[in-house]
Amino acid sequence: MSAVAEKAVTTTDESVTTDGFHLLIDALKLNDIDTIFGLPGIPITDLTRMAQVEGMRVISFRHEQHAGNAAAAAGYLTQKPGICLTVSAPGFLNGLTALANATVNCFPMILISGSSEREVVDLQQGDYEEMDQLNAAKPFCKAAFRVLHAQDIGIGVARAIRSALSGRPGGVYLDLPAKLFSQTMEAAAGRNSLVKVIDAAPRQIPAPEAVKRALDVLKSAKRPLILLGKGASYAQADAEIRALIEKTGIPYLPMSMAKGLLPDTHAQSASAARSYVLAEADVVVLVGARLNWLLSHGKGKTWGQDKGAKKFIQIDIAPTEIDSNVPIAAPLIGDIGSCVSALLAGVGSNWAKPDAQWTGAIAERKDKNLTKMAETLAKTPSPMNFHSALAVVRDIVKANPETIVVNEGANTLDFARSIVDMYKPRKRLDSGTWGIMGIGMGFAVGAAVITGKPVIAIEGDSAFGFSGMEVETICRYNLPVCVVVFNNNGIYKGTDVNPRGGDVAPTVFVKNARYDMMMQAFGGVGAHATTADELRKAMLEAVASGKPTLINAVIDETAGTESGRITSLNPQSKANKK
Ligand code: ADP
Ligand code: TZD
Ligand code: MG
Repeated sequence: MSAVAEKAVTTTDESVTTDGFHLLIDALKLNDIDTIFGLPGIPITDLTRMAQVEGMRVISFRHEQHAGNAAAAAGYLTQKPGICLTVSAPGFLNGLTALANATVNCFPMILISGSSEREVVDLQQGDYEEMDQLNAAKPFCKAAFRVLHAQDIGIGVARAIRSALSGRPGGVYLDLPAKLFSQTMEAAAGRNSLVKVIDAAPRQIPAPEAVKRALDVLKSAKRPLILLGKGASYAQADAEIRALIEKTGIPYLPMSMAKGLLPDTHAQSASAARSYVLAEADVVVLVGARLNWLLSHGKGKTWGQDKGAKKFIQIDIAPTEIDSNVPIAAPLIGDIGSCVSALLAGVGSNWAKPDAQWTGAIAERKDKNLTKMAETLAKTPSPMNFHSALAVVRDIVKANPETIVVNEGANTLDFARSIVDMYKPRKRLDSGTWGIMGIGMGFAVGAAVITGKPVIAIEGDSAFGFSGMEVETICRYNLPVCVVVFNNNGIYKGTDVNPRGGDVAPTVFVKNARYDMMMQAFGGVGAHATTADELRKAMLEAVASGKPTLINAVIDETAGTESGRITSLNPQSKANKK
C-alpha cells in the first residue's frame, strides 16, 4: 500500500489524527461531491492523489481554465457546485476566468486554490507564486472565503457550497493556504467539525399577491409570449414549465441553452418566427432569462418600440434583476419551480387560450421560414457551407437526443443555435452570457464526465483553438466526445488579406490546417471531411464507437459574416485619415 493510501485508511481509527488534506476531501464527500476538475502542483499535488485514493474522481486538465469550465458545466447540469482545484497565483488566475464566466452565467461552481504563505504574501516578501488571491477573486465571483485552521475546513466548505447554490447560483472562491493542508487534529474531532449542508437551495415561494398580479397581467394579454432562459433549464422544473406552456397554449421562445426544455419541434415553439413574436407580443413572461444584450435589453426595434408598450412578467430568484433595463409590470420573485407551480394553480382548467389570430399568424411565419430553411439545408455545395454541414449535425442529434451539444464560435455558434434542434432539457451548453470563446473542451469534458452521456462539440476553428490542447484530456479519460471543427481558415472567414503585405491578416489562420491530426496524436480518431457525406459517415462512426473523435470539417472560407449575427456591435472607424 502506498504511503498516501495508508494515511487515508488510518483516519478511520478514532485514536489517530487527520489533517487538512483529509478534512477537505471528507467535507466534499460528506456533501455528495464526488468529482474534482483540476491541475496538480504545489501545494495541492498530494490532495489530488489522496482524493483519488479516497474514491473521488479527479479529472486532471492541461490548463486550469478548462478545468474551471468543466466544473461550471457540471454545476449547471447537476445543481451541485462543480469543483475546480488549482495551484497558487498563475494557476488560480487561469481558473479565475472560468469562475467569472460561471458567475456571469449563474452556474454554481467552487474554485479551490492553494495559496502561498500568508505572512510572506501579506508583507509582499516574494514567495513562490505569491499573490493575494482572495482579494483578486472577490470582484469576479459571488463570494470568496479563506480557511486558516483545519477545524474550520468543514464550515468553509459548507459556506462555499451554500453560497454557490442558494439564491442566484454562481461562482465561489475558496482560498486554502499551503500550511493548512498539513495541519493536524484528532480524527474524531475532525469528523465532528464537518458540516453537511441541509437544503442548500431552499425553495423560495412567491408572494400570493405577486402571483395574482402576474396572472392578471397575463389574462389581459392579447398576444402573450413565454420566454425561457437558461435559469429555467437549470431549475429542473421541466414538467411544470411544460405544463404551463401547454395548459395556457401560449407560444414560447427558448434562449439558446433553454432549447430542448420542450422539444424544439413543439407546435408552440415560436423559434422560427422569433423576430415576429418579439416585435408583436404585448405581454412577455420571462422565465429565468435576463433582459441583457442577448435580448436587446428589452427595448428598441427588436421589441417593436413603435407598436405600443409591452408588459413584462418576470420570474427570477434575484429581486435586483427586476427593472434592470425596462420596467417590469409583474415581478415574480422565487425559485422557478415554485413560481411556475403557483401560476399553474391560478391558470386552472378553463384558461382562455390565446386568440387564433395570434397563434395563426405565428404558425404562418413559422411554416414559411421552416420551408425556406429546409430548402437551404437540402443543398450540398462544394466546399460545404455552415448550412450543409449543420444539416448533418442536425440529423445526428435528432437520432441521438440524449447527446449533449457544446457549441462556440461566431458563425458556427449562430447557425448551429438556429439549425440544430434539441429534444431534451439541459443538452446544450454554449458561449453563454458573455459570448465567450474557450468553453469548448472544458464544457465537453465536464458534461461527459458528470453525465456519462456522449458529447458533440460544434466548434469554430478559432473557438476550438482556445482549449484545443484538452483533446489529450479527452483521450486520456477515453471520453465519448466527438469534436467537429468548422474549419473556415479563420475568425469569421478565412479570406482577409493584409493590404500592406508582409504578415497575414489578424483574422486568418494557416490554410487547410488538419485539426484531426491533433486528436490522432493522442490516440483518438481523426477524420477529415470535405463533403456532407464524409461528415455524416465520420459522425455516425463517432457516435457508434463512443471513441474520442475530432472531425476537421472543411467549410467554405467565404461563407461566414463578420462577427456572425452581432456585426452591429463592432465599432466603426470615424476617421477620414487613410
Ligand atoms: P439566458 O441567457 O438563457 O437568457 P440568463 O442567464 O440571462 O438566461 O438568465 C438566467 C436567470 O435565471 C438569472 O437572472 C438567474 O437569477 C435566474 N435563475 C437561475 N436559477 C434560478 C432558479 N432556480 N429560480 C429562479 N430564477 C433562477
Ligand atoms: N476572446 C474571447 C475569450 N472571447 C471572444 N468572444 C473573443 C475573443 C472574440 N471572438 C468572438 O466573439 S467569436 C471569435 C472570437 C475570437 C471566433 C470566431 O471564429 P470561429 O467561428 O472560427 O470560432 P466562425 O465560424 O469562423 O465565425
Ligand atoms: Mg472560423
